[in-house]
Amino acid sequence: MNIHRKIGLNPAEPLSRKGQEPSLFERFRDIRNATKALTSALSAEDQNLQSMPDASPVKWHLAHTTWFFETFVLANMSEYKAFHPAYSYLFNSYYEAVGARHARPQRGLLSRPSVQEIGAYRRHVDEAMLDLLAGGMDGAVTALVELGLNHEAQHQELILTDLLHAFAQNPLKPVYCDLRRTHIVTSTAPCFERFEAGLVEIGHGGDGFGFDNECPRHEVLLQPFALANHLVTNAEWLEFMAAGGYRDPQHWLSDGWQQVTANDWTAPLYWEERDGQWLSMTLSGLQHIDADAPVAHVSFYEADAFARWRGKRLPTEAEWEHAAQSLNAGEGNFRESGFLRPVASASRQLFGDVWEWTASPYAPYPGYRALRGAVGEYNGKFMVNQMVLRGGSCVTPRGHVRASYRNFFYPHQRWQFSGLRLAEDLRSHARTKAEIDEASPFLKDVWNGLSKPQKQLSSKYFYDANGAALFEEICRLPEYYPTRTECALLKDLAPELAQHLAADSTLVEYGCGSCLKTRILLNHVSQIGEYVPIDICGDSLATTSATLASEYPLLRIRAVTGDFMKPIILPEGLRGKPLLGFFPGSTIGNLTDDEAVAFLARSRKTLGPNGKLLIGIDLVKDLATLTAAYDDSAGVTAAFNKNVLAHINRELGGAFDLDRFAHRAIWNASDHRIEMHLISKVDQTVSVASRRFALRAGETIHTENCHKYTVENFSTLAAQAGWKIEKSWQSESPEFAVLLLA
Ligand code: AVI
Repeated sequence: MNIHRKIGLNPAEPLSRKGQEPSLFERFRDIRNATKALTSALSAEDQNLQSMPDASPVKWHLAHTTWFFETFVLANMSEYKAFHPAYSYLFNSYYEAVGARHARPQRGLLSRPSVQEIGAYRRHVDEAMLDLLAGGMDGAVTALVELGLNHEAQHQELILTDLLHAFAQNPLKPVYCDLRRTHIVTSTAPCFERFEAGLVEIGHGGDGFGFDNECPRHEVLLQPFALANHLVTNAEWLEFMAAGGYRDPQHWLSDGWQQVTANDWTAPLYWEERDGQWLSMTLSGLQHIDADAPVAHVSFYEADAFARWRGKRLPTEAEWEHAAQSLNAGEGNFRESGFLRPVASASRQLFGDVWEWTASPYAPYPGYRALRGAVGEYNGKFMVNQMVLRGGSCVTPRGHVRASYRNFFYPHQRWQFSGLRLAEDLRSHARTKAEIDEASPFLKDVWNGLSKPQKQLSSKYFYDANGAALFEEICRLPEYYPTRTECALLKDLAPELAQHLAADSTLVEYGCGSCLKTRILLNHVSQIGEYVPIDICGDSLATTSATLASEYPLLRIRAVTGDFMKPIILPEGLRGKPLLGFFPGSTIGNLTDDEAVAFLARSRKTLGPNGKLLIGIDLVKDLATLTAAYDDSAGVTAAFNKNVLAHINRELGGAFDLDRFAHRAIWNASDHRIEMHLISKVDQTVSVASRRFALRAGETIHTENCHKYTVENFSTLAAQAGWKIEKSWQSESPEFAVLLLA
């Protein structure tokens, strides 16, 4: 059983068969039920509210989404009988080709038909649709049903955004659903991720549904840019307000400034100050502003002004999509997460939380063609005067958005869950001399290492984004036995480990990577109630924390960005609590013995006198197994080794030609370690920033040590740091050990 995975608040748990791709019939049923479920706790009075012309009553959304299927799918079927002759007029939104319609701002005046009558309308159309879906349909009808389902998903979001606006007008500040609290604490240093110039592809091109406005997929030339790894938070917005952001026209576009003055904007929509505290209306009623959560309900004009004030800009939609393409669009704070408001997170939050305003006007892509027929009015006719937003929000149904998804609103509109992330222009491919900080520790280390008689570079510089991905690939190689062996060992030992742990233990992991092994412990050791991953790379820490948070909603996660080679300060409140340190993968083998003892001593201090440390160590074994693991036939380890040079080229303006180096893995028998080296194939001189280094043909740069231990000699190292082996588990060949130190 998976102890930590319990179902979070989910307004519409699908009925489809678990583990199988649902059929169109099942998806229709699930999506229609989900819409209904969203409204089940609302009174008839709630459902009739229209608080402004842009928003519609809940009841109208229920009827309009039904009208969509009736008009575009069922009306073409000879045997279908329309539910009511007036409904086409009442519930047509904007389709000129379908005919005249009731005025949008007057939708709230439709006290009739009643909620019950609209319920009957939905059932009538659902029955006819399910009959149709149970039989066969041609491709054109299937495409219209698919469009109708995506249309309904959009209205599910609008039901919640429009309802929030209506409830916000009520001095009683009604609650739609109870507040769900989050445990994720952001400790990731905000930074900008760099993207090089180049021709990239954006737009929908692949499998699955895409709206016409996402097509066709096409090439776009990007200039070098950087994108913030976090959304702008409420704390940052408060700074903007305190700095007079809403009072100084110099930050604002002319149209934006007109809005500020005409509407008296002084804060995001729904914010109000009470007794010196800022509160905001949410679907859980009026709540205190969470400083670390992303700001929401700001217009494009406000987002743009904030960016100018910060000396940055909004990203274009092409930049945003390029950055988002490699991510999983299903991960993030969506409606099913149950928060129904943006929440603080250590992740990048490209998907979910808030729709992100971009600097791009909503315009057709080159070669765009609207759909044929009346549904051609769905998107195309709005392609003027609006701005594109990307990424989905905390009230978007999970699975509805994708990297190419284009939402659009007028620049003054604020009632959507709309926020922003900053971007900036960069200059050239590699860092220019002026951009390189000669005092940077990375540059100092590289200069020092290349000045030694045996040139060396620290293996920690393998791990930029590419290096981390290459290491993941290494872990899957047939020759690289440590990962597989340790995972199998952890699965076997978990029940016994559980007996050594106190209830509600905190797992403190040193360097979390992809959390493959963490999951094994979380799935099998019920004593773990909290997880504290420590990693030097804020970005990957953020991503993995967010992924784990969605997989294990009951687990408290507090990520710490830090270098475990230095003292670590754990989050507050852990003193005296049972702590289990976790340092798998034989990563300790990449340290010198002195460094290993120092690490063990620091972890002893951090984890406290009652703390334990679960550590994986690779053991000495036959030469063939060892060397194959570090010089694989696919050349992945070679690419990983050379990546340190690519990293230096990019970050420090280095001029290494990677083809002039070869990878070597050598067993050093006296020091019990595999050594990784880069051998210069030729005599060469290489510059790094302002300094030059000569290498002779055959000369090596020593890049990594991978120590192999015996349990006995490791216990001597551990003893020097005050640890004793409480329990040890060892695999058969290839030999690997997991030790519980206390
Ligand atoms: C991260 N570390 C434990 C790996 C190891 O096996 O020492 C790094 C590695 N280097 C080459 N292959 C894998």
